[in-house]
Amino acid sequence: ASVPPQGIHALIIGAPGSGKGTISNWIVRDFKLQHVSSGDLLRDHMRRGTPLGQEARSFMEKGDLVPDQTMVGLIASELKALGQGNWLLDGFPRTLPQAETLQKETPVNVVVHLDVPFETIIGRVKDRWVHPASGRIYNTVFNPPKEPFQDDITGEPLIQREDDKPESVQNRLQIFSDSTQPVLDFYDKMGILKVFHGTESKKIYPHVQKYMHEKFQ
Ligand code: G5P
Ligand code: MG
Repeated sequence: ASVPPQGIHALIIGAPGSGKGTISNWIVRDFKLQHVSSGDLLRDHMRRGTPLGQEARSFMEKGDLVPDQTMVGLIASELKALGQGNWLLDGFPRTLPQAETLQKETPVNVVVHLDVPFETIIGRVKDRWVHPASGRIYNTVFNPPKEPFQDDITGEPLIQREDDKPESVQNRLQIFSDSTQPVLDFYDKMGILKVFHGTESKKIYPHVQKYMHEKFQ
């Protein structure tokens, strides 16, 4: 196996809080891919108060999905800006129409599915704190900042995400089961889905790393 001519076009899919952001940071470091996180892009639009950010806010705070048309446009322009490079998409596609559109425009060649039990996820997102400007992710138990509630690099305050409130988390998990499971079935039928089961990101990652190495060495 080797890098396909169009480049590495990888996806990481998993329930909210399954560790996509955490493991993406390790993949992009080791394989020199550009990390495109749909959630980070949306939160950045919200912070800047753009029309797209204003539209997305009401959906995101409840843990609902932002409409497909908006998401497809946002991601298409982001991928266009990356041109021929290698990328890892985190958080997109989340519905079958999103997956079908992506496959028509920029086909993906590897899909990593993080399969983490929902009980594990519910336990960890309540301890998540983030640095909004950089997207750096902390966890008061698993990966605490050096100084409590402060970003390691800038010293700026950390915040909790609005959608990490328990009722939003429940809604996000339900939406994952209803809307994103068909996306996994779509890639499984194409033969490019690889599932990684586990409860700890540090134990899951070596398997992901080995798989990606074998596929793209
Ligand atoms: P996002 O931003 O894509 P989610 O809900 O898919 O949000 P999330 O919450 O960002 O996913 P994650 O990236 O999978 O989770 O997980 P993470 O942040 O790495 O880890 C979660 C926590 O657990 C962190 O505190 C981390 O430190 C800790 N942790 C990690 N590993 C371990 C471990 O091994 N042990 C322990 N103890 N802790 C660990 O999407 C947000 C919203 O944007 C909209 C939707 O409204 C969505 O709800 N959106 C879209 N809408 C429509 N279509 C799309 N394509 C959309 N994309 C985004
Ligand atoms: Mg994330």
